[in-house]
Amino acid sequence: MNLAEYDPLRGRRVEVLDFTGNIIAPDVRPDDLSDDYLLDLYDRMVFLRVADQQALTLQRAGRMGTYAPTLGQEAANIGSAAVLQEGDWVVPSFREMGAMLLRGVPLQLIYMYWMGSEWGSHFPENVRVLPICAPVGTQTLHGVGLAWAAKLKGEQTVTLIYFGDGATSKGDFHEAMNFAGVFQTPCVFFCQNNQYSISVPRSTQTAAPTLAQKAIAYGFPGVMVDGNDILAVYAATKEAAAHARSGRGPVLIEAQTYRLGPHTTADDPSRYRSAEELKAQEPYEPLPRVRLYLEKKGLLTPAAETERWERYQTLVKEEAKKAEAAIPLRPDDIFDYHYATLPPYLAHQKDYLHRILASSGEGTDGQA
Ligand SMILES: Cc1ncc(C[n+]2csc(CCOP(=O)(O)OP(=O)(O)O)c2C)c(N)n1
Repeated sequence: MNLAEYDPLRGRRVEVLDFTGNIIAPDVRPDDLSDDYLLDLYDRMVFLRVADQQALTLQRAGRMGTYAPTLGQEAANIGSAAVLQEGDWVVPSFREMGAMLLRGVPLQLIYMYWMGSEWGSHFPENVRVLPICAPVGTQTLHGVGLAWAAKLKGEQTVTLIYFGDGATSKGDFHEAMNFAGVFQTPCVFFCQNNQYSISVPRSTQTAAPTLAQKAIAYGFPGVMVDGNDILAVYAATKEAAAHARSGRGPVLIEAQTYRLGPHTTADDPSRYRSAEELKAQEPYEPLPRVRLYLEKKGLLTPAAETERWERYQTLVKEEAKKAEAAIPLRPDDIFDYHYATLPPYLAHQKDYLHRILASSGEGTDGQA
């Protein structure tokens, strides 16, 4: 596919697979994405869905602090990261568990992160994924820095930088885009436009009709894609990564998706969006259309499908157990990683915590 054919100002977006499982743009479907490979990617989507559900269950049971669900964003997560090659970087925000898993971050570590452990961000040496980034949009700058470094070192690697629609309202995003355009850094800006920045709908975040068109002002291509269509996401990201890798500079992708769950486990979306709105989005969610396509091709049988979901349900429970076993948290962790020397007010609070724990019979190692 040719990025230039998808000028966001003309409103055209990349679409390949419709929600009934039919290919509507065979010419856009990437050559290297065989039906067997699509089955692998579907498998990854199921893994993400089950891991996501398990995280919610853990949080509701008081076994995880908080969590930002990816429900409905599986195609955007998997279809994008699937195009990367060895040596490429992923720079996540906080709703990219699928992309992180695909690039080799163990699920146990992601669970540990959301359980509150600093060690959840301690990835294996060869995994080129930055830690989850909670301060909105700041990772866009880190990502451009990585891409610039790669360019200076003469490496042919690409940095895939994720963020949400809300992040495009941040100064960090605009600084990152400007720098990337000026220095032609080899990166792909991947916006998961899930239509909400917590309770703020996309329509009130910017006066621009699309987010993709923001790239035009910075002098590089922007493209809109059906973010619930894994084939379209793959096609667009593959093209964008090839563009960046060949020294032609960055690309911005606006993957139009929908957050079907709450912003985080601390959020109640019924306070800002109607049940009707949610219901209207459900038919467009990313998993059924891939399943329907694979079923029509005879690549998915009910028995294999049941086995897949059960296998992942067992696996995610095991990962959760491993995560919990790798904790308990030391209460001192709250204080120990920010300053070489604790400021007096924090030293006072730490002392106070120790006295409370001592009086309740608990030690500071997290053990009763
Ligand atoms: C700098 C900063 N400001 C505010 C917040 C609180 N906050 C957390 S998530 C979020 C909305 C992010 O929306 P978006 O970028 O669309 O990503 P999404 O959560 O939809 O994936 C906000 C405002 C924060 N984490 N960091």
